[in-house]
Amino acid sequence: MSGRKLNRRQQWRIQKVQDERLARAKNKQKNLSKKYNKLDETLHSGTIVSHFGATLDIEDQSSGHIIRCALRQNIETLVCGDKIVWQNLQNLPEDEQIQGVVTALEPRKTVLARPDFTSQMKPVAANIDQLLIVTSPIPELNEGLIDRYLVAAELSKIQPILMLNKIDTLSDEQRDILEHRLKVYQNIGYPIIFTSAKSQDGMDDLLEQLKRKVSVFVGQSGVGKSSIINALLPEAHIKEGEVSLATNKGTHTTSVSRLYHIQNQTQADDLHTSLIDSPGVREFGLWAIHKEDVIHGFIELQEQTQYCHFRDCKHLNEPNCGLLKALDEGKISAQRLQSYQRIVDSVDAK
Ligand SMILES: Nc1nc2c(ncn2[C@@H]2O[C@H](COP(=O)(O)OP(=O)(O)OP(=O)(O)O)[C@@H](O)[C@H]2O)c(=O)[nH]1
Ligand SMILES: [Mg+2]
Ligand SMILES: [Zn+2]
Repeated sequence: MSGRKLNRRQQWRIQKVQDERLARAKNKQKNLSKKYNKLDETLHSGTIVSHFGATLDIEDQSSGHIIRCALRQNIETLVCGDKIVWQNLQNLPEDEQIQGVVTALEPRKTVLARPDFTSQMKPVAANIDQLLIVTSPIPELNEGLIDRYLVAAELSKIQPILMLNKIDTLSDEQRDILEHRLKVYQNIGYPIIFTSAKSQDGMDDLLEQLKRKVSVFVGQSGVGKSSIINALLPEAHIKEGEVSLATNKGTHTTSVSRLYHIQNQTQADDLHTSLIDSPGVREFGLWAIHKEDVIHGFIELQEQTQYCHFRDCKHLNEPNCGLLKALDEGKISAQRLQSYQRIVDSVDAK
């Protein structure tokens, strides 16, 4: 992977900009609490639907209404899917958009995290059950990126599911080639769903997989994450962007993650299906994880390590290596083993 590391000076500079930004946001909060000075004492439960700048959109649990909130100081970064406590602001002027303040964060069941520019782990979404890794013919699917998402999902104990979208654009021959490439993942046991947001093909399979779960859609820009959610939820009206003809890459249309609901046909409130749209990525860095943990992200390789003679086997050229033996016997894929080695090489020695 192109695990671009920043030098100290660059890191320091980025940190400085982030610190300044945080200080500005905190200042704004202070002014806000001065302005209204009083919070209503009633505590409400809610879910973070979106977080942009210092502002949050939350969904109130009892009414289902979306309420714009500010964040109380000293709460760590909140992300889509977070369960929170919020309170109303009193004596608001009519034109004020911010109606409440998020005052507490409930413990997270799961959290998907990735390193930021300074190699600090930063949460991306919380309390999610499934990671939908969306791929497409154009932009072309990238196994290295899929593998890094799989590592993140496995280490965060989130169920990964692969998707190939835009199947309406494929000839039979092209589809065979892509299916063959994805077979590697099917053989390991990961579910794969074939969809077209355009023709709606495969949408029933997808819906079945999403039911009653919280799922986050991830992948490169332009693969169709927002289009898929629009196909399932036309009333969401999410902006979609063209794929550049010159580069075959997306144009980074979605800039902030957002959570959407599909109401199930049953009455029970807790049977909600939630979907999180996320901004497309260029790469998904993993360099903040420990070298020894990478193997847990390659479940079929991990299984074979029990046959390695040496406990600290690096699976490169050691005698009696379980992985090299499994490779010879065709039990594991050479591409996945290489991908594993590449990630191990790229993460920090700790
Ligand atoms: N033919 C075809 N085009 C699709 C399909 N899904 C999405 N597209 C097109 O692909 C382009 C990118 O779609 P988006 O939904 O914006 O992609 P995204 O993954 O949300 O991209 P970012 O928000 O930039 O991360 C748009 O021009 C869509 O119309 C599909 O199933 N078939
Ligand atoms: Mg999008
Ligand atoms: Zn080995």
